[in-house]
Amino acid sequence: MINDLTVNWGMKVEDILIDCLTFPIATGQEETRRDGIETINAIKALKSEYPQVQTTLGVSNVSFGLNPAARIVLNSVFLAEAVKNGLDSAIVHPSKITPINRIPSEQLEVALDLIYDRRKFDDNGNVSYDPLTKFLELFENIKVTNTKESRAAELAALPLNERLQRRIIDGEKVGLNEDLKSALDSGMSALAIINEHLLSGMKVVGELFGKGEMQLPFVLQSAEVMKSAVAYLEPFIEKTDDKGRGKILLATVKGDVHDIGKNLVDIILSNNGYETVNIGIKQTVNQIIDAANENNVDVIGMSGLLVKSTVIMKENLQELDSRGLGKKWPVVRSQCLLCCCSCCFLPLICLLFLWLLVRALSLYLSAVCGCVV
Ligand code: B12
Repeated sequence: MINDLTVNWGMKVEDILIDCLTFPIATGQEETRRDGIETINAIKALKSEYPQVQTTLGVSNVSFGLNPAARIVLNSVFLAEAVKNGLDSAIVHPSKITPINRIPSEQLEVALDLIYDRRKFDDNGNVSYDPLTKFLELFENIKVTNTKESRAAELAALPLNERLQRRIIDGEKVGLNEDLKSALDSGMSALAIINEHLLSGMKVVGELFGKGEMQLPFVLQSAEVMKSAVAYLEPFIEKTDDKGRGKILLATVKGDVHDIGKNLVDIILSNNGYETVNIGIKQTVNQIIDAANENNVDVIGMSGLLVKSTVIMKENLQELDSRGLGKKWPVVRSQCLLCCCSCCFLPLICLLFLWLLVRALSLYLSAVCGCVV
């Protein structure tokens, strides 16, 4: 690209500004662990090949998902590392960074461990030191006063139904199977446990995350507890003896990793006489069509929870139509949570925008021409 811009378009190399991109490294997901290293390596490689090229970075994305105090430290340490490796400019809010020498040494060390993914593993390959967990712990006390012990005691004192919900919210797996067994023993059906208690916990998790009151790694923990609970309950989920009701392909669409709901739909359909072909997450339309053809399915089921996934689903449907496959497979899909909200609020947002425009115009006219609109 740099050669193209300089050779074919006559740009000077020093006029080119490249953003090497920053991604959140504190999500707890395996694939994001090395994103900080990759960004730093990209800056280093770019500057070594084209020393005159300019680089920039929107820094704060690196710490997305953490609490505000932790973000300041991680933003600052990451910025310092990027600068050391050749970063020329950065997009940062001055109140969201702090000089390195004001950061306590333990926080600084763990932040560096997190950036450079210096996890430690024991002989069995289990994580013995996770800088992300340590980093979260270091900042936990800044906001959360409850100790872990008192939280466990609080949990144990709750009635069973509430405890199940709380386990999802807190991402607390220890003792989960015992609680699920007690719920089953008390006569509750497996699906009732999922629908009435576990999903209500997931709903709270989503609300807390949406309000910025729960960080991403905790959402991931809740998701893990939810998955374990569903796995435990799966053999107890009501089954019919019906067979051959049809074959359905299930896929989470491109760019979306949410699959708990899809996998639940898989279990419920399989238990009710349908054959399912579950091809996983982040599936492109080509992968979906290929799998539908290979497996000769009757229906395609698309899943996705992100607002942008509805756009992908629409594009997928258009692609199916354009290939003349629209009538071959009926398509069922999951409902995106926020789409309903955005549809309701869209007219309101347009009105607000119009009002702001009129207001700005009237202020401008009164300032420039002295007339009042
Ligand atoms: C758990 C979770 C995660 C987990 C997912 C783990 C996993 N393996 O699935 C993790 C932590 C990885 C995650 C990541 C992210 N998440 Co998230 N996540 C959630 C959360 C809290 C719960 C989702 C869930 O599992 N619900 C329980 C299941 C059982 O319900 P369900 O999925 O809706 O499924 C039901 C129906 O939809 C339906 N269904 C599902 N699939 C299908 C398929 C067919 C064919 C049919 C018929 C029906 C059907 O049946 C199911 C059973 O009732 C939601 C909030 C929420 N309340 O939904 C946010 C939420 C979806 N996430 C959100 C966001 C923003 C993200 C991230 C972008 C965050 C980030 N900055 O990185 C990333 C996305 C990464 C990506 N590329 O996809 C936003 C989405 C908002 C938006 N604007 O799009 C939400 C709404 C949170 C919020 N309030 O802001 N997330």
